[in-house]
Parts: sequence; C-alpha cells; structure tokens
Amino acid sequence: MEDSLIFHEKEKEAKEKTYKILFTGLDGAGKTSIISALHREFSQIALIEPTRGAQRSNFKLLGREISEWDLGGQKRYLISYLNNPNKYFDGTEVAIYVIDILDGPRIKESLNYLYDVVDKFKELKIEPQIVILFHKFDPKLIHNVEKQIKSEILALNKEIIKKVDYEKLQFFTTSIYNPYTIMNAMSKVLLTLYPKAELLQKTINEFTRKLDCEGLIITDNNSIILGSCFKDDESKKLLRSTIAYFLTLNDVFEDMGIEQQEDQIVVRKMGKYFLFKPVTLKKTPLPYYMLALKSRDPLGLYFMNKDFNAFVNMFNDILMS
Ligand SMILES: Nc1nc2c(ncn2[C@@H]2O[C@H](COP(=O)(O)OP(=O)(O)O)[C@@H](O)[C@H]2O)c(=O)[nH]1
Ligand SMILES: [Mg+2]
Repeated sequence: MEDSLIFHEKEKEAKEKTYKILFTGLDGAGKTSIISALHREFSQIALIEPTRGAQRSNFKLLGREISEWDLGGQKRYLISYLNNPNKYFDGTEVAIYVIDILDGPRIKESLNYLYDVVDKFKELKIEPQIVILFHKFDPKLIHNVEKQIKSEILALNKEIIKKVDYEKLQFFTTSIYNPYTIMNAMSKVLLTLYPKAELLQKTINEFTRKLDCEGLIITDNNSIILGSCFKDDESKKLLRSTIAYFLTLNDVFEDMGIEQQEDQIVVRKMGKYFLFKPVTLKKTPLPYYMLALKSRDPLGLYFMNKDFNAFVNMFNDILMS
C-alpha cells in the first residue's frame, strides 16, 4: 500500500516536471507574430495587439510547452520574473530571445534584459540552450538599409558572444515575411531536444534516394520541419521557399472541410513537379506533411506506390516508439 502511494507520488512528480521553453524579449519584438506564423494564422498577424506582461503558455510542440513572456514596458512584471527566478526559470531547456532589429532605440534595452536573463541562469546553475533571433530582417528592405542592418546584426552578434561568455548560444535572422526563416529557426531549436530527430533524418535521406526525388521536406502541423534532404542547391531553394505556401494552400482546402487523406497537391513548374501530401499516422490526430520535388512525371499516383507506404510505416514506427 505504502509502496504504491510512493509510486504514485513519483509518477505525479515526473508528470509535473514539464520542460520549459521560454520565448522572451521586449514587448513588440515579434514573439506572438512568430508563433502565429508557425500556426499559419497570417490573417491575424496584422491584427495582433501587443499583450504586455502576461506570461502565457500558448504553444505546444513535440510535447513541450512554450511560454511567451514580454520583458520591458511594464517593469513590475520583469521584476517578478527576475525576483522569483526559481519559479520562472527552473527547468528551462531552451530560451529563445527575440530582438527587433528595426527598433534601433530599444536595442540597448533589449540587450540589457538578455544579459539579466543569462545572469539568472548562471545564478541557478542551469545551462539552457539560448537562441537569439534577430527578428524583422525583412526580405524587401531597401538595399542600403539591408546592408546597414546586416552589419548591425554582425556587430550585435559579436557583442553578445563577448558579453555573455556562454557556450550554448545560437543565432538566427528571421522575418514573418519570409516564413521559412521562422520554420527553420524554430525547427533547429526544437529538434535539438528531440531524441528521435537523427533517426528521422536518416530515414528521410534514405527515402529521398529510393524514390529518386530532387528533394523532400517533412513538417508537422505547426510548421516544424522534422527533416529534409536535397539533391542540390537549386532543389533546396525551390523547396524551402515554397513549403510555407503549400501548407497555407492546404489549409484552405482543410478549412473547406474537404476530405483529402488520399489527396495530393501537384504543381508543375520549371519542368519539375512539386508534390505535397498530408501524411496521416496511426494514433496521431494531426497530420504531418510532405513536400517532394521530382524531375519526372509522377502521373499523379506518386504517393500511392509501395515505397511511399513503406516510408509512412517507418515514419510512424519512429514517432510512436
Ligand atoms: N516588419 C516586421 N514586422 C513584424 C515582424 N514580426 C512582427 N512584426 C510586427 O511587430 C509588432 C509587434 O509584434 P508582436 O508579435 O505583437 O510582438 P510581441 O509583443 O513580442 O509578441 C506587430 O505590429 C507585428 O506586425 C517582422 O518580421 N517584420
Ligand atoms: Mg506578444
């Protein structure tokens, strides 16, 4: 009896120890927009009102909770984070820190908060991965502005490395106007936490060769890339710049309630075939998605062949094991 009580307590404890991903930075940096972009809620991005100070867990991914925190603005919130470091920081696996690189006047303030956060980690003797997103590096910045911002980012990058003296530090430039940059940064971050990532990637490499694809990308429903393989730079570029749009196009059909388990979207462009298909696995309610590039005619039946089914089964086994 006693044994089983202890057992239950332990079990409960394990369940409660959910690892955290902190998603933080000054208010207005673009955190909510980044999360919306992963959900492909583009129609909402323009309407996003800044939500100040609230700590909210609003995103679940590969079994992890991401909490978004706004620093700055209303100082009292910051003080409560930094004065109760155990409560807020313990168990942090990854801290993603968003810096708005278009907001020159507040960059210094943003860096100071970043340094405060790193100090708290050091105090607590925890060493989460820290990921800095230089955000709002939009694709259509006018040329001389782009050049200037690039060199500013480089300088900031150096300054941060020098100042924080921290090993597990990663940097990305992102923009909601180039959705792939967000998918890529968030995927790289999350996959370092995902023990099956390597096996999945190997399976994807094998499958890409077997089916004689120019390239292949697999994502989940939150636009997280689980793995990808490309034959050359051209196929890499073509798939990376189109994947977000295929996901969005597919959302349109899904929102219309069209049953499409066996369906695929086929686009022929530049003598190549883009094939997009939801991959539904046993036991998971949400589908995964596959985008493949082929140079020869797949006759629209491409994804029904036995190699594809074999891959889906393998994929299923890896994710469910
Ligand atoms: N130019 C540009 N604006 C962005 C980008 N991401 C977000 N924004 C805008 O920045 C403002 C603040 O974004 P929000 O996501 O609310 O920031 P949060 O307070 O950090 O959650 C909004 O007006 C967004 O439309 C981006 O990549 N480029
Ligand atoms: Mg927000």
